[in-house]
Amino acid sequence: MKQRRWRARRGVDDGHVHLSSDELHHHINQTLWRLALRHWLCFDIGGMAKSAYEYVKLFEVDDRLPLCTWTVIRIDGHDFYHFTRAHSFEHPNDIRALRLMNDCAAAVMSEWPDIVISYGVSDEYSFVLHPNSSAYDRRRSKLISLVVSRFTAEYSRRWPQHFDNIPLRILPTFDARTVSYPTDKHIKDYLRWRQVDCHINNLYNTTYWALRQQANITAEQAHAALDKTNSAQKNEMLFSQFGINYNNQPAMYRKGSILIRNNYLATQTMTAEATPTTDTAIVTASSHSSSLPTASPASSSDPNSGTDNVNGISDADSKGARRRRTVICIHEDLIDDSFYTERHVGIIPHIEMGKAALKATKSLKRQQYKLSHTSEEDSHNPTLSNG
Ligand SMILES: Nc1nc2c(ncn2[C@@H]2O[C@H](COP(=O)(O)OP(=O)(O)OP(=O)(O)O)[C@@H](O)[C@H]2O)c(=O)[nH]1
Ligand SMILES: [Mg+2]
Repeated sequence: MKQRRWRARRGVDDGHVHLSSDELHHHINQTLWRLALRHWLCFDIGGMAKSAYEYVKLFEVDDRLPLCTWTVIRIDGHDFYHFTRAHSFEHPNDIRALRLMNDCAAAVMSEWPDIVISYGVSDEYSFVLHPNSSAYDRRRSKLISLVVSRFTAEYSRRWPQHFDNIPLRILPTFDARTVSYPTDKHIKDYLRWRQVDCHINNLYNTTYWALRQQANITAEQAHAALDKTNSAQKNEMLFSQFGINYNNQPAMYRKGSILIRNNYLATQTMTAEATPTTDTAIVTASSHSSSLPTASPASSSDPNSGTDNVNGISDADSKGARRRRTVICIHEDLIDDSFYTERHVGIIPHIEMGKAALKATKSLKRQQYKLSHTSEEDSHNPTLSNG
């Protein structure tokens, strides 16, 4: 119908379309506009169409982590004061919550082999990335967002395994940051700092909640009783008033949780008893991001079991893959240097420009060169400047 009207208006004679001069003018104008627009919006380099808007990429900031530095990615529960109360967490430590945090961290670690050690306490976890890591070109925003989103997703997914009858009333969210440290000493001191913090907070909270729950006093009175007390006085208070020997408290509460790969575990600690009453537990996690846990984690069900196998790594897996994926949770003192020099030798090695580091640096340099070369080419490209 449309076709007929068109023909009727313009008239077709011997297969030729006759246009009036106005129509011809209009048609030429339209075609020119179309061509101009196409030229303005798109250009073609080596067969690859590029949008003229692509220049906005130049505003992106290069946020790569400094080379050859230890990098900590620390995540922290957002407003967990309210989250924990909304879900009636036990005071001062809720074992279910700590195990859930450990499981999530193990899942993160098994996904990223470049994370050599992780440390968790309360609602926070620190993931330590090896200085030679070239994961995601060391792009900070990429690493930070992937780790925190994976951890958060795991937290919701694994929640029912640890809190059977308690529905998630508030969605858990975590913030994240990175800090890079240039030397082995810095990264050890970072871990020591977190463990000292764990000790200070846990001793305070244990005494505070003993006063609240066993001496039946108000929050204000408990805070007042603890005001200006040192560690020895809190220990004494716990022992004399409540018969609690702080050193007999579960190591997980006193020392936090350390996740390492089993190849760094000294053989004698492999046979030690499990979390939370003693210093060592074993947690393994599936490395596959989309696979749902098949069984409830043994680490959560039996505090006295020596070996916990959350998702069971298949025997059919290759040795390397199995090692990469097996993550172990221990609760030890990492303040004393013996943690690094005797018990877990090689976990924080001296940074040497060994083969792996050189390879990573070269590959980064190559990528950097490629990137700068491409943007230079773009800015000198006549098609682009015309566009
Ligand atoms: N009852 C209970 N509370 C816990 C436990 N672990 C963490 N929390 C709570 O989580 C809070 C964690 O402290 P912060 O991270 O400093 O505070 P936050 O409320 O999460 O606030 P932001 O991190 O600044 O968003 C603690 O103050 C506790 O209230 C636990 O095992 N039991
Ligand atoms: Mg928090």
